[in-house]
Amino acid sequence: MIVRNLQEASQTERAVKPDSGNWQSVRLSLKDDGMGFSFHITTIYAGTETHIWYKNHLETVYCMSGEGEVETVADGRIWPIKPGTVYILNEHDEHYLRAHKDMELACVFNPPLSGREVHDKEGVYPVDND
Ligand code: 9YT
Repeated sequence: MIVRNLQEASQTERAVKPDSGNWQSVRLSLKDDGMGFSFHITTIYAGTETHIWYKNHLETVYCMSGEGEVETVADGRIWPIKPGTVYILNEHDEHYLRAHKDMELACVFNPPLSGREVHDKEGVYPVDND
């Protein structure tokens, strides 16, 4: 069994912040745990908008606190996010993620992230072929 603590992990390289400063993510479980998914606690900072398009991954996102919205680019639909909301990017949906208040999200990625990934210009994380 593997046991970790969010507070402790946030002081290590498991904590990742992109140059945009829009979010911080503490990657509590990564590919090398061998689970077939990765699990992160992500904070999206109030007043930010992030363009995301996980062409190589599926992601499920559960809101634990805060407030915001997600807009799917294909149809312009806007989905409010509040505590208890889950959104599931089952079609590699291109989207905009906006926070009105700091949002704390629990995120699961399949396939798992391996470590320090941040979004490229298109909002994509690279495919991991190792
Ligand atoms: C919800 C979302 O995808 N936010 C961006 C960060 C991501 N959760 C990550 O890398 O942990």
